[in-house]
This record gives sequence, structure tokens and C-alpha cells, in this order.
Amino acid sequence: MQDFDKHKANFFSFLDSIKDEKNIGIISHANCIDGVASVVFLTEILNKKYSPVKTHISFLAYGFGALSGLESVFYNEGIKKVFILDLNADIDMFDEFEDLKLKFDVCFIDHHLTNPKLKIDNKVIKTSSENCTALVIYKFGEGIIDYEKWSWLACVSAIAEFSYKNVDNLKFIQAHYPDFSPNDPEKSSIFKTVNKLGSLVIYYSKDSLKVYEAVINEDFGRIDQIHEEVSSEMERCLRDFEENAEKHFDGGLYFYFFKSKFYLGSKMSTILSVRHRGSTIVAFSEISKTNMLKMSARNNADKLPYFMSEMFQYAVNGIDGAMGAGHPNAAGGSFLAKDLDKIKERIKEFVEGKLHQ
Ligand SMILES: [Mn+2]
Repeated sequence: MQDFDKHKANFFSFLDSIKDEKNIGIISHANCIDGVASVVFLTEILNKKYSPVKTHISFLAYGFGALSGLESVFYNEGIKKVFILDLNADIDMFDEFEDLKLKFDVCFIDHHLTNPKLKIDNKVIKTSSENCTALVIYKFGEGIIDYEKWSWLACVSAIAEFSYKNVDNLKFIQAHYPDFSPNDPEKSSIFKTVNKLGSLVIYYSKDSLKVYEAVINEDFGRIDQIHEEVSSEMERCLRDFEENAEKHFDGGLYFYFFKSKFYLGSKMSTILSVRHRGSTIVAFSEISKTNMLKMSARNNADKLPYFMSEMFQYAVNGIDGAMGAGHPNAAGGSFLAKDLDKIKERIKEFVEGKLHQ
């Protein structure tokens, strides 16, 4: 990894700076295997280095006020040092993020696209998109983290985040799971575990702390049970997609609106982008008890025709209460339900523009 040694040195100098703290804030990406695994690895490093260390863990989804809402919690708990992990805080929550950095000492570790306005200093560890945050922290923890116990989780995160597109990360995965192939990830033995954790994240979509607890306690019996329930609902929606999705540009773009008791959009769009390789899949779903919709986009083409993150940024631009961000081949967002048609038009406009370039 480019800059790995520099990043590692910065990470440990921040870690040294927290040795007298009584309580550490950890903020990570909600509803995300990488976000959960990042916290597992970070807390293990903290516990081995400063046992016992108290932490306040929050999993955040993108949304206005998510970061600033934590300020009073941190003040009340006497927290001065904060880690922000795997969260595109510099793009989606830039002002709140900058504000938080003025009030607390923040170490930021992330692999999403970088906001050009972000000031890079030694507390900002930005890696390329294909070096997922959990894997980066796992590697920082060499000699500290119990590698025998946790290599499976590092591999699961790397697979869930497509980090195997990087050749070193692919070698890392294959060293543990020789049957893993980037051309057919689903055939490998470890993929079952990727699926199970995916189900767990979906099942506890409102409370990623429960995912963290199940993983850290290695509660595989419960995880299996949850996986069964979530996968049968997923199968129902996947069948429904084939019958009811809206197809545009000869199958270059699919819109799919669905209702489910679980938030399946992100995982479902990933599965569909593999089944319909080369197509852009956009899944829309309700957010319970709100007037908002979520959207997830994926495209798994070998050569991406355009970035999903740019497509969503174009789609939400200037629309009140709408946001969208992510990676080149995977992005997410939310907007007011009344704007669904407007958002779809914008996406079509964006895709059409790219087709004629
Ligand atoms: Mn990630």
C-alpha cells in the first residue's frame, strides 16, 4: 500500500497521545461490515495497548446532524480523543466534521473519495478505495491483534468491500482462503461468511452496535439463525426485481423500487450488479417511519462507464434534504420520497450524457 509506513507511524503517534485518556470516542460507518470490523480491530489494539480502556462506540449513517449530535455526549463522558473510521465524513458531513475537529482531537481513517477541501495532516489517514478501512487497521495491528483469531474477519471485510481488486489484498485473502477467485468470489468457502455478516448488518440495520457485539463474541449460532431469516426475504426481492424492475438504455440501467421489513437495498444491488454485470443497478426503498427514501447504486463492470458516486452527486445536487456519496462502483444516498421521480430523471440524464460522450 502506498504510504502505508507513513500512515502506520501517524496512527501510532495518535495512539501514543491517548495514553492518559480515561475514555475514547469511536465513530464508525453504520450498516457496514467494514465499519464494524474496523471497530473490532481498533478496540483490540486499544485494549492490548492500554488495558483496560473505556470506549464510547457510535455507528453513524450519513445524515445531517449525525456528527454534531455526538458533541454533547462526548463532553458529558469526558472524551477528548476521537477516532472516525470508514465514514466519508469529509464529503457528506464536511462542515460538521471540521467543527468536530476544532472541539476534539480527531484521528480520521477512511478509504472513500477525498474531498479536495480536506486538509491532510498527520491525523488524516486516507487510503485508496481498494484498501478498506478494516484491512488497514488490521495491518496496523500486526503483532498486537490476535491474527489467528481474526484473519477471517479481515478477509470478509476485504471481500465485502471489493478490496481484492488490489493485487496485494488478493494475495492476502488467498493466503488464508486459497479457493478464493476474484472472478467468482461466491464460489469460495469464505463467501458464506461474507453473506452471513451481510445478513447480520441488514437485520440490525438500526443498531450496528448489536452487529459489533455478535461479531466480537463470535456468536455464530445466532448469526446463522439471522442469516436464514434475512436470506429468504432477499430471495423474494431478487425474484421480484426480475419481474418488476424498470429497465432503461437496453439494460444499461435498472431502477427498482421495493418494500421490505429489512433494509436490503445495498446488498441486493451488489448481488444484482454481479448477475447483470455491466449494468448500473439503482435500488430505492423506504426508510421506516420517515418520509425519506434510500438509494443504492452498483455497477460491477470490468471497465466502469462512469462513477456511481458521481452519478448520485449529480442526482441530488440542489435537491433539499437529498444526499449521495460513495465509491466508483458502489454508492448510497437518501432523499425525500416526493422527489423520487426527479431523482430518477436526473440519474437518466447523467447516464445518457455518459453514453453520448
Ligand atoms: Mn469501507
